[in-house]
Amino acid sequence: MTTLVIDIGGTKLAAALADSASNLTGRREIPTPASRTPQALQAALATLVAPLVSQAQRVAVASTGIIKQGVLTALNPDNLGGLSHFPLVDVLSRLTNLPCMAVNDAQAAAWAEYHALSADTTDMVFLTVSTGVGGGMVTGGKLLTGTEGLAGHFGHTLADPHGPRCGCGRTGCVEAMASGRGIARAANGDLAGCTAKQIFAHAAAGHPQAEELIQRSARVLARLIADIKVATDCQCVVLGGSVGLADGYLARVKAWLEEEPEICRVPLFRAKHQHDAGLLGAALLAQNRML
Ligand code: ADP
Ligand code: BMX
Ligand code: ZN
Repeated sequence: MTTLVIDIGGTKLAAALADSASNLTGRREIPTPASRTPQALQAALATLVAPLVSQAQRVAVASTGIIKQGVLTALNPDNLGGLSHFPLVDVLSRLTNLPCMAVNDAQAAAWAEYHALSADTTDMVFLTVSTGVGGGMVTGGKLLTGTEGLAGHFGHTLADPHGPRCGCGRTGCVEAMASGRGIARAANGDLAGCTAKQIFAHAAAGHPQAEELIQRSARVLARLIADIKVATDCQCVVLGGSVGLADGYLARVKAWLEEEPEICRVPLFRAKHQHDAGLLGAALLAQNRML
């Protein structure tokens, strides 16, 4: 059985074919459409899957946003505006003529990274620092999705009551400060208008403001991880997403975590599947749920 796996993020869309052993082939990526309308997303998905669909027997999607009964709703519309109640599973079933399932991107990635850990790990949390900050939680060997699909949305917990307003409607969310978007939004002077990727390049070249912006993100993330440890008593936290995987980011987060009391610290790992964690998680969940 070959699964067409798709990862929908706030910056990029990825797709690949997964065989029954979850090996990925034919991986391709296109930017998330700038207009972020349902029509634009549907057209982009059609372009993305066109070269792969004839080889697949089913479709599994990992997508940013809250996924409930196959429908995508943006928790932070700034990341994927105009997409309240986008019928993701219906749209893809019609596009491909194949059975389809969908899950939140970070929840899917958590499931893939959980399977990459040693067999004695039963409780872990995955965090993606990307366009937003997403999360997924495995407790007692089970992936938590919650009653409304909201479980693990740690990016919308409080980092600073005096912090910036978040697109979700709260003030001072972790996501508003630590995400790729949050890093870019806080830049000023000669860094105004830079993407997070460009800010990382400036920091590597010794730019003090760029370094400060990344440290601010890493510090917020470390505090979130300490909160997660006290709330869940997980055995480890795994970090992914393009910011989370960027050179030197994990080391900075680890250094800030050392500032927390020992009871709040937890082993922190880089995502083993790197940028493929969402795709692989979708493939694994399809095997579990659609057999
Ligand atoms: P998505 O959110 O669509 O899953 P990514 O995980 O690639 O996509 O996250 C996008 C964010 O990561 C953007 O803010 C982008 O500027 C930033 N980014 C992309 N590549 C890098 C990199 N090499 N180093 C640091 N930041 C990066
Ligand atoms: C946001 C939220 C989460 C998602 C996370 C990471 C939306 C559209 N998304 O907190 O559901 O898991 O971003 O998403 O509200 P990414 O686009 O950065 O991968
Ligand atoms: Zn928020």
